[in-house]
Amino acid sequence: QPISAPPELTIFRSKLPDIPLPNHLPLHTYCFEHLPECRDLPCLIISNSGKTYTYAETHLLCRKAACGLSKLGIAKGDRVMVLLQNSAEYVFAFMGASMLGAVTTAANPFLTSAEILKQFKSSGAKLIITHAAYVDKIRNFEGMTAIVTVDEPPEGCFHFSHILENDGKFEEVEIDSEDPVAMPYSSGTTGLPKGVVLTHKSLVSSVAQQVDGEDPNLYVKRDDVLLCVLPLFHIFSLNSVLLCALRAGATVFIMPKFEINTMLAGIEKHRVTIAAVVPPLVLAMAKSPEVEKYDLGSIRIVLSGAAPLGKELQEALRNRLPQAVFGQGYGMTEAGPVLSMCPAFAKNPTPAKSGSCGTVVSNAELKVIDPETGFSLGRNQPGEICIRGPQIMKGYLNDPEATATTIDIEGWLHTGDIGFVDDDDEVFIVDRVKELIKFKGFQVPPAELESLLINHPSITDAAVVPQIDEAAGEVPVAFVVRTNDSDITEEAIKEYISKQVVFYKRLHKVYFIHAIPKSPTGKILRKDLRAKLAAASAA
Ligand code: 4UU
Repeated sequence: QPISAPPELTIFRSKLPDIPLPNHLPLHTYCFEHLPECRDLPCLIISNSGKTYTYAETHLLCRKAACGLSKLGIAKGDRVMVLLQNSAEYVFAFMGASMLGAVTTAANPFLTSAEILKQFKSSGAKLIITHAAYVDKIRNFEGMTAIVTVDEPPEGCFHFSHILENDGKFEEVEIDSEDPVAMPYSSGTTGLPKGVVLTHKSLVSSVAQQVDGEDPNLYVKRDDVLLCVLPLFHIFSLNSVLLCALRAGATVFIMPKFEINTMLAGIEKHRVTIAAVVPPLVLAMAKSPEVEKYDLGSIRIVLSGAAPLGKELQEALRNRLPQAVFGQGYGMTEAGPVLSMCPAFAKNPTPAKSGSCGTVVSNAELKVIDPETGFSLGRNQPGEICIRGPQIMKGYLNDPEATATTIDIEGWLHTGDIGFVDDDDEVFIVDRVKELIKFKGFQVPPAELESLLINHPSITDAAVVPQIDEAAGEVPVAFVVRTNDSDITEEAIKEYISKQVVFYKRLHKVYFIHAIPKSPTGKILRKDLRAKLAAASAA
């Protein structure tokens, strides 16, 4: 039989025209480009204190943070680790570091000491900015030059206000658009968390693809107020909330943590217009009786992302917020992060179907490939989603191998997500082929839990896979092979893991099994295990 030629390459593009991307600018310059017109507009509103910072104040405090960080020895190329809840200091630290040409590597402050240490070491950070309550977890890290706390500093630490005590003058550095500015950690399609190198160019491009141009895909106006309750250490909130709002001259309403009443009261009081959410938050808002007590009529856009949003759930909340436009963004840390965005959020909106993740962003190309052959697929055919454009990461830090398996030589970033593009150019995600588990949108890398499990003397082999869960979307569960003489219990294994990991990585179930199914090359057959789970829950 003759070998057939590969099918034609189908590339999907935005319906919106390409726009000029000012991605030669450093991120902070780009975000504050309209400062002269926005000086007196509110930039940040802090939920717990009620304090408001204008654009002029915010910009000055970012410069002061830059100056203070440089006095603590931070210079171009250095990594600053930020372990903070959402706060004004987060913004000052991130932007201040950017101004110095330094790189912020942020993480969830709830991580265990061992988890933080891994990222601290891998990223080569030397200074950590955090809350006093977490200092005990990081105090003894080797190579630490300073710890800064945003509240009363424990002995030997600096107060954040101390680093702001200066005139905001520092030696300007030359920043190349290819220089890194943010380094979030992600496990990508396989393995352990890795440093995702996002350059000034990546982030400027990604923000511009959302809010710039004649007809921005995510139309943010100066009088908009964006809800910033999703953690800024995750790329969704950092990019699509904070950076987009700054660029647009809008106001960011910063909440340190999610608590339904405080959030609803804040939305009412500060007239929030754009709410960035994740599906579990949609669930909370759709179900909570509290919602009836507040006037949420100011909300005009609800942007959900980071995990699949069910149609029923979307409809349930839509009934409560009839004036708002609902839609999703689809992102991946490595992709800069936004691949597609709901076209109903545009200045000249076009409708989007319930369940769709919107259309591919401008100035980028998206294709869907057959995961087996790598050949491009046409419309309505599910396959692996790939994206190409100036917004994607430069690569993984110090890991050329992982970079090469994620970004191919033609520049396509392989997402590990299975989806299709329909007749109206809308992207639908239907499955995930990568290992990643998402608990409420938080990444749970199976490889991390598997290596902990295998380290246990009573365990010979283990595999961790997602189990569907109504509240969290997915929860991690383990298949474990015990050593011959061991009768270790499910409870003991769960406890062994909980002690070592942040809450969302805890195992919800342990199944004992005789052998982990593996391919001839030794790869865990996760699909088989997921099928086993599905069969068990159907029975
Ligand atoms: C189904 O989750 C993110 C980023 C999300 C984001 C960012 C900016 C959403 C909207 C936005 O404006 O990044 P990670 O790296 O934590 O997780 C990436 C993975 C994806 O590969 C996919 O599997 O999270 C899943 N995911 C989604 N799945 C992200 N968004 C969606 C979605 N529907 N809308």
